[in-house]
Amino acid sequence: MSGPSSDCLFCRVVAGEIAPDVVRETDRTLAFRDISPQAPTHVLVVPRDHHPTIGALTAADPGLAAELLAAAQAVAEQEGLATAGSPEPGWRLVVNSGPDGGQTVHHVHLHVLGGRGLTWPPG
Ligand code: D5M
Repeated sequence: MSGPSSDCLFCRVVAGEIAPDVVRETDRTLAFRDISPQAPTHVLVVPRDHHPTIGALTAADPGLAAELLAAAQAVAEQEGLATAGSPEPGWRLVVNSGPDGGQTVHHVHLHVLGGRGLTWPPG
């Protein structure tokens, strides 16, 4: 499924019905600040098309999955968390998938987190 879904929160963000704090955009992706940041930098990267999970996206449009990953790297560089030649100071990419994964919004999104030392393992 890739058409917009009226009951999908991030489809409404992509459509401009809910105004996001945009940090980067391309014709197929949108990156905006998380409304409930878990680190000094917490940006969500979403495809403009609706795909519910990372698995659904990868199966339906692997090229777009790769674009999403590249967009996350670009956001990390833009936010000063990494440079093209170095991962310093460092950052984390999180994709929650399904109930046990803690996914609450069912439009695939990549969390770009950084700006402090992040602990492991996650909760
Ligand atoms: O993460 C879903 C994330 O989406 C969670 O960190 C809050 C964030 N969120 C929810 N509504 C908004 C809006 N309107 N703008 C920005 N961020 C938002 P999950 O991986 O599904 O648990």
